[in-house]
Amino acid sequence: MPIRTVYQATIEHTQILDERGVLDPALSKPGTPGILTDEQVLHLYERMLEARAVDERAFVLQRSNRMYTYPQNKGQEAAALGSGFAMRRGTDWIVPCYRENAAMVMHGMPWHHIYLHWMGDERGNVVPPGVRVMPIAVPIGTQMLHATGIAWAAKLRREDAVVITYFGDGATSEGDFHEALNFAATFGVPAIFFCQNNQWAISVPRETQTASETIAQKGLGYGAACQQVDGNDLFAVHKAVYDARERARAGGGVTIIEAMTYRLGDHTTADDARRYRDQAEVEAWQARDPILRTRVYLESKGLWDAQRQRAGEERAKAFATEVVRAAEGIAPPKPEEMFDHLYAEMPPELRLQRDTKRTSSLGQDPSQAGLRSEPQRA
Ligand SMILES: Cc1ncc(C[n+]2csc(CCOP(=O)(O)OP(=O)(O)O)c2C)c(N)n1
Ligand SMILES: [Mg+2]
Repeated sequence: MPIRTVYQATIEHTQILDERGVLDPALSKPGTPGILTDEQVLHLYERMLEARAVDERAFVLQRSNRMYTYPQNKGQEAAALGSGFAMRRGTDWIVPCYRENAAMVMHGMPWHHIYLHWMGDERGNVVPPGVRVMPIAVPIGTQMLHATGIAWAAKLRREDAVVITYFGDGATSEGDFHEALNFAATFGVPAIFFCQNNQWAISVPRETQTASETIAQKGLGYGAACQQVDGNDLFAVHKAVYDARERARAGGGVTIIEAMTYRLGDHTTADDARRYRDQAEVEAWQARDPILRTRVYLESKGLWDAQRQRAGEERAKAFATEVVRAAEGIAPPKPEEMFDHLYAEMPPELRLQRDTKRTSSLGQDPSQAGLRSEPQRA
């Protein structure tokens, strides 16, 4: 037989909670591993309201000059929270990009650190002790290499830890994605590559980004398990990540999950998506808002109603106010703190600068650098 098929594969798309808020009975049978209970959904719904309120408040802060550029997470709450909830806090690692704030917080990163990061305060990147969350990564793709490294270390140390890393559709055009996934799959490390396919990479639509029909199938070439889910479906996201985590723990290696979602806001506060996106497309996705869908589900089960919604939104707004207070209430850093985290053992010239605080605006000791302490006037 001169011609034979040497490889065949399919990519499955899973939806468990549909757009009308109805659960698929076969996929959600009680007792199925990874299927959320009503109590868990209620808990996550409250976290979604908080995440949305904190996100919307960040937008207001930026518009009133109290924050620098901020990338809104709006519309991607089910992807962040469903995935984060499937990981074990303090055991597994969260290696984020910048559109899964709620997953970081769920694993112990304080909300106000995320605000501080976008306020330009380095202390926003400080991870509290014991928290297995990496800081926000803005350089597209770089965090996936870190995730592979962490997962490899966990494997070598025989630790029971699984790493999830987050990235966008656009990031899968970066070399870092391919290198990280290739290494991770080849070495069989316990990692989950979680793509938030929000259909856009700034102003570049997915169709222009890649000729691949799905992002998930990019994992086939590397030997990873590949799956696509409805990213606005809390149940499907949680189940997919739960299964991938169990597979990784059992030595089954890497999974790539493509969560189909949508960036309801602009790329960042420095962007105006109306210049390149159809309003009709945005409206179609607004109807699939993950918060709305989860709410309809809870209401259908008699677990939520308009009155609880009002109270929940009020609580979430008050929560956001507390986050603002925590971020803005922090005392300015002492100038000498800028010397603190660069060297394990500080070189003597830096120690001298720190101890005498003889720094010019260049951050150098004028006498050592041979500079005048005041700029020369013409
Ligand atoms: C290495 C690198 N190249 C370019 C940029 C500029 N940039 C910031 S966000 C972005 C698009 C990312 O799109 P995607 O991966 O889909 O993530 P999304 O913003 O949609 O969540 C680009 C190109 C960057 N931050 N880092
Ligand atoms: Mg994107």
